[in-house]
Amino acid sequence: MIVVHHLNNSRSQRILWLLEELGLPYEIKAYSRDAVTNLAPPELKTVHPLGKSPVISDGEKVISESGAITDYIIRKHGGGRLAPAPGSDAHEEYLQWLHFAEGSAMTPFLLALYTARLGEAAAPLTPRIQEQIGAHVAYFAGALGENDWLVGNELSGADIMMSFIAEIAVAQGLGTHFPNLAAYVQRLQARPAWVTAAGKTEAYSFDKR
Ligand SMILES: N[C@@H](CCC(=O)N[C@@H](CS)C(=O)NCC(=O)O)C(=O)O
Repeated sequence: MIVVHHLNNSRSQRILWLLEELGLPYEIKAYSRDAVTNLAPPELKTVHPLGKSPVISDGEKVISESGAITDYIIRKHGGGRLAPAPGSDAHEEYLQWLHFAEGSAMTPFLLALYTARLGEAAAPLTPRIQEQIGAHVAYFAGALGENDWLVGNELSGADIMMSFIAEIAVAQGLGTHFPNLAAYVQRLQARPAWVTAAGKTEAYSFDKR
C-alpha cells in the first residue's frame, strides 16, 4: 500500500490527485505546517532527511521529489494510463514537463517568496524575479494554448506536475493575463478525482505558502 506523507497546503496535494485519478488504494499520513513559521513539523525528518513533502513509501521503498514520485506511480501502478507510450515523441514532451515544474518553473516563485521577507532590501532583485515568473508562465500558457491538457491534449502526469504552477500563477493574479491558465485551473479542480483528493485533506489554499 502506498503511504503519502502529506503536508497541508503543499505540493503533496497533486500526488493525492494523481492517486485518485488512477483509483489506487493509498493511505495519507498527515502533517501540519507550523502556525508561525509555516514550516513542516520535525517528524517529517524521520521519513526523509530534508523533512519536506511529498514523500511516499511503497513497501520498503521511500521516494521523495514530486516529479520522481509522479513518474514512479504512473510507471509502476498506472497500467499505461496518464503517460504517452515510452519511446514516442509525446513521451519526451511529457518528461520535459515533469522536470520543468520543479526544475525551472518553481525557482522564480520561490525567489519571490523568500525575497519578499527582505522588504525594501529586495527591490534590486524584484524586477528580474518578476520578469522570470512572467517568462516561465508565458511559456507554459503558450504551450497549453487552447488545449485542455498539455501533452497530446490528454490528461497526463505532466498536467498533474504543472497543476501546482498553474494554481500559484492564478492565485497571484496572472490568470488575467493568461485566461487559458485560469480555465485550466478550473478544469483540473473540477475533476472528480481532484475534488475527492481535496476532500481528504485540510482545506487547500494558496494564502500561505
Ligand atoms: N522539489 C520538491 C519540493 C518539496 C518542498 O519544498 N515541499 C514543501 C511544501 S510545498 C515543504 O515541505 N515545505 C516545508 C518545509 O520546508 O519545512 C518536490 O517537489 O517534492
